[in-house]
Amino acid sequence: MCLLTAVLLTQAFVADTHAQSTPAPKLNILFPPGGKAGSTFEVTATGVDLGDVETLYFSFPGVKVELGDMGTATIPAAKKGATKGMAAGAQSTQKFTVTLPPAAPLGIHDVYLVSKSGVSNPRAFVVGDLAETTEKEPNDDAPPKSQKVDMNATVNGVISTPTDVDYYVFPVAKGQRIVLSCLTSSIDSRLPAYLELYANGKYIGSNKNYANNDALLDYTATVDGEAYVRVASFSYTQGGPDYFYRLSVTTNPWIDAVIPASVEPGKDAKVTVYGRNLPGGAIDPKAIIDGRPIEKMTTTVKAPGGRAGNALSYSGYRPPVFGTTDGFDLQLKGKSGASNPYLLTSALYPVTVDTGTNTSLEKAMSVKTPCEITGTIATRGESDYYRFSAKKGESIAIDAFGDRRGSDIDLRFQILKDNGDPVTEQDESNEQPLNYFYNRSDDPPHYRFNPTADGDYILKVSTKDGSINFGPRCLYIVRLGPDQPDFRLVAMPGDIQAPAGMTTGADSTYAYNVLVLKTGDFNANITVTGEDLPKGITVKPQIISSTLKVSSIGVTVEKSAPPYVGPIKLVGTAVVGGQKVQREVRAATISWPVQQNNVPTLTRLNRELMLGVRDTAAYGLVPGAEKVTVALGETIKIPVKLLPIDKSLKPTVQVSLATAPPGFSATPLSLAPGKEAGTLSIDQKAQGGVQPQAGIYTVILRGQTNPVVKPGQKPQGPPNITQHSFPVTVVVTPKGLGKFTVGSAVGTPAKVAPGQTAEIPVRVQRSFTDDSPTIIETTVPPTAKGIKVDELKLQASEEDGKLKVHVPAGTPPGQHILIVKAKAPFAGVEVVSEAKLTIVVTK
Ligand SMILES: [Ca+2]
Ligand SMILES: [Ca+2]
Ligand SMILES: [Ca+2]
Ligand SMILES: [Ca+2]
Repeated sequence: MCLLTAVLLTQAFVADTHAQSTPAPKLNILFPPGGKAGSTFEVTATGVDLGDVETLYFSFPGVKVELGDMGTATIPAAKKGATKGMAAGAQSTQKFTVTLPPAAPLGIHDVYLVSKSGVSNPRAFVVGDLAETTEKEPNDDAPPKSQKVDMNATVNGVISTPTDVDYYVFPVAKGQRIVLSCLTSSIDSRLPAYLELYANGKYIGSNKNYANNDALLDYTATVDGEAYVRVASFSYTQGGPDYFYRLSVTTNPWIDAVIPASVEPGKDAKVTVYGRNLPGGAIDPKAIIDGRPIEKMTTTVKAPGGRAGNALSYSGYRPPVFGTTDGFDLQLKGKSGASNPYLLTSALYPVTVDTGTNTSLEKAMSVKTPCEITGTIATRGESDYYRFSAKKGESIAIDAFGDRRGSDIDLRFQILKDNGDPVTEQDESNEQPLNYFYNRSDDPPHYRFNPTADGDYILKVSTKDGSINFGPRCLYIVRLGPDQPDFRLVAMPGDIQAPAGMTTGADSTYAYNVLVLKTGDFNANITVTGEDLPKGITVKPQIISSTLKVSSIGVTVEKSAPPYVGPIKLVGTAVVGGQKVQREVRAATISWPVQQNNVPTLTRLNRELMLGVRDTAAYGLVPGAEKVTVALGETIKIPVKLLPIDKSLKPTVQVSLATAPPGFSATPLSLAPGKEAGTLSIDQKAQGGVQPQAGIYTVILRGQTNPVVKPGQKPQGPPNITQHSFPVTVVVTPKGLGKFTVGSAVGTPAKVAPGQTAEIPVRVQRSFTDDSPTIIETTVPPTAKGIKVDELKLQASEEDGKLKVHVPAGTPPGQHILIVKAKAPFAGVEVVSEAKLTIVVTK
């Protein structure tokens, strides 16, 4: 049963007269999905539960928002076979008049709908520097039936049915290089954009999937006149109100690639930029994209240092594969305006750049570890060779980044001996990602190279799709160096099926799902704390066990807390190699649900971790303990009380766990007025081959209201009001220390002559990490009178020691069994392993 170290709490909840029981809004579409800095325009939000809307929250300051009219929109049924973003039927609309400050930062931001009930999921919103316009149907044919737009303008449009096509005609001047950028994935749209460009009545080219579903084309006008572009949904099978786009027709710069692709934090670096309309750029005939040479220029960038060097401050699209990516924007200013934001990443080691001529074993480029190679698969089927020295016994961690830094390549690498004999090939990771944060990558897994002899070795970098995918944008980064175990944390809403906001009432706890993304051979507990929190919001330090990939983390809102909508800061701290490592918790939300099981949702990283505080919780769940300690395999029992804060509600509440650590299986508990107290029982047993493990876990109880159904009566009571308890620490202690052996061989007695001291080897291999030493104590039986054994202390880093057994002169011959106990604390609880030692006193 429970070794209960329960801290019983005084009841903190007092009944209130009103309560938070109406759902927070859900934002499906924000249109237009962007605007020009310094301008005023109308925006329409479409979604559900839009009652009592108050404002829009932008993830940058200085925006003026005025509330406009409400209305309704009808979402048509999706075509058979097409994936659905939204259920068909009526949704609400809410108009706003938005004024962006002139200094609004260019790039992609997050916008949230705020109502009296809380804050919605985010939608992407682009701040641009071009004139903005909105699509006007009909525009389904070539000029003169096309919609006219100006040069250097952005048009916001929708592919409203699968077969909708939108044509735009624009003026061009001889010599102008015109970039057509169509953003879709970048702005939470589901449109697979397909662009076709025509000039002087002739077809010029087409593009799709420039980056994810975004499309990009460029064209240099040979005469003054007109050109037109046709926007469609690739394959014409998908369309609807969620298939919106932002098409920019511009002479602004466009950045395609930057070499080196990473910069050491806090340092300046000279970089070569590849792209179009680059300020001071010149055509590089060798840099070809879509059959056309692009330009090149050099510039100096400064990488942020300190904690910002371990953050992702990139204002472009941030898919889940960027979860462990640290980086920042490069944006260039041209005559007509600014370029796209381009991601530069933080380097861990000194950066070395692919020479371009290292395309065979003989021409391998020499590099010195530790280093961070940034290279390009520049030509069809290219392989890049790097030579490095390594010593026997040295362990070199190799991490290769392609799509985890925004490069659309299927990267792989090989290690060869100097003579070309293969040592290993690494291509894909076997790790199974979560469906709601699908960060599967084509990059090779983290690899530890342990050379068996001193010598030179070859790193060969190539791509599986190099026959079709090559050129300046096919960048990669390979790190060679000592292993640097590290982690990033990503907080998501509790709902893992559909877009959701993060709202709770005063006098309650909000439970985030916090994902642990490990890099290198990271294996440590992480403590999550809050920083600079708003008034009335507290975060009790909470531990995420080293064995977990996901944990609940609770943010508690005091009864006195004022309403709030905005960011909060959570920080994860771990000790790695004796050093304290701190990482700010990132945020992500689902953009679109997927109806079928086992299909990943569309999810992306957000700019801020949001929290909404609205009204008072409808009811409370109060655990009877802040900390529960049990041994591995035992049932965990958490007493819990239901507090009906809103007396008008008569909730029947199903109590379970917000997230269950592997091997934890809770028996659902039902609480209701009249049966307010109960105990949640959590069994520890293997599930799907996953064994429960010792550790320190943070568990949060989750309550959900169910209507009461009685035969012959209407269901009573409110459904689906979710509340969480404050976090409870569950310490699961191991059954023993791990491996503990006494004596050179088990069962072999140690022979000692009277008057001698024997040194018996002892080995302790602990199955857990703790900084405290292991104490080894020996109990001598009364029959072995006079024999003394010294207490032995092994430091946390030591496995081996010698137990000194003193046999005084005159001890009669005989055999004695001594009990040896190794003791060490686990999370403050003493854990003991026992072994027997047989001593034979000789004549
Ligand atoms: Ca249209
Ligand atoms: Ca159209
Ligand atoms: Ca190369
Ligand atoms: Ca691969």
